[in-house]
Amino acid sequence: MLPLEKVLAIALPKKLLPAFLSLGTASEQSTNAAAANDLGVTFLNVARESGLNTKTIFGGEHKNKYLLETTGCGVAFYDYDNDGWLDIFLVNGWRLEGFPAGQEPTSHLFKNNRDGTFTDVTAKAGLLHSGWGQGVCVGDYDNDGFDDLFVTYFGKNVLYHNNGNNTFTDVSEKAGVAGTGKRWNTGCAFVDYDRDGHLDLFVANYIDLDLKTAPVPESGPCLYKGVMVACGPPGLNGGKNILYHNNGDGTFSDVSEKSGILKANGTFDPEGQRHLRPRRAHCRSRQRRLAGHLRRQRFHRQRALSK
Ligand SMILES: [Ca+2]
Ligand SMILES: [Ca+2]
Ligand SMILES: [Ca+2]
Repeated sequence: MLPLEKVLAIALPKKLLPAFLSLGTASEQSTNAAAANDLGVTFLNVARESGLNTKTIFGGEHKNKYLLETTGCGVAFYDYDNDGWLDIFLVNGWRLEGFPAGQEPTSHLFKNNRDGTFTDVTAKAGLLHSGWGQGVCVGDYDNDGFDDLFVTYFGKNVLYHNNGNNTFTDVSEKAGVAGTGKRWNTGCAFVDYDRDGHLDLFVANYIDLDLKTAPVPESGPCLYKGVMVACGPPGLNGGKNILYHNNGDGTFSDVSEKSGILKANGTFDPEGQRHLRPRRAHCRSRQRRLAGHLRRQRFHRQRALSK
């Protein structure tokens, strides 16, 4: 493991970063980067040396047909085995064309070995699961002292109960939080909104997406600065968030409607235009301030040069 001062000593100007990234091992990078250090702080990529060497998949590598291929995947640093050392859970995604049997990507749990390295314990922990993974959140929903894990998907979500013996059990259906499997669930948070001592669960949804009917880049055509890109989110209907109340017995109830959270306008809901306008106005006002600032900078620079 690198000593903290060595990591913190690695500070590179942005322009030197590409050259830095093409360098060799972490220790070589450390030496070279420290020599080139002239400002601030830069992070050193020690993923390979640490054993965090799995591939994160989310959609096509070279072309994205749908917006779904542009989001994901989340990560949680959390101490699943309560040994005082942060472990890492990496969410993994999927590809439109699928994968041959036995080669499906899964999310990964890495146990912290306390020496700067990690061990992949996914299978042993019972966490092998494939799909369009998106986000992850951690919370002890049953107050047994072990943090549990909730993973969101474009599809059905998964709640894992931490058994306290380095294994997990998928309790999504039993707990009532798997969802319909037709939503694009993205972020999530455990929060005790009613302060009854039981963590409730909020699940953010992005847009309503059905791959059978979703527009493709050519159909728009959907362009960004002249380049054909995946369509959306403008023009697509916003998804509806979900709030689950923790019943305190290992199950949850969907209180999205009752709690009033569905009344909040989504950014891309047509009724949300009222909210979009002020944001755009705010952007324009920031742009004007920035343009003014740049004009003044140019003026002072030219004046300095002419002296
Ligand atoms: Ca740990
Ligand atoms: Ca627990
Ligand atoms: Ca609660």
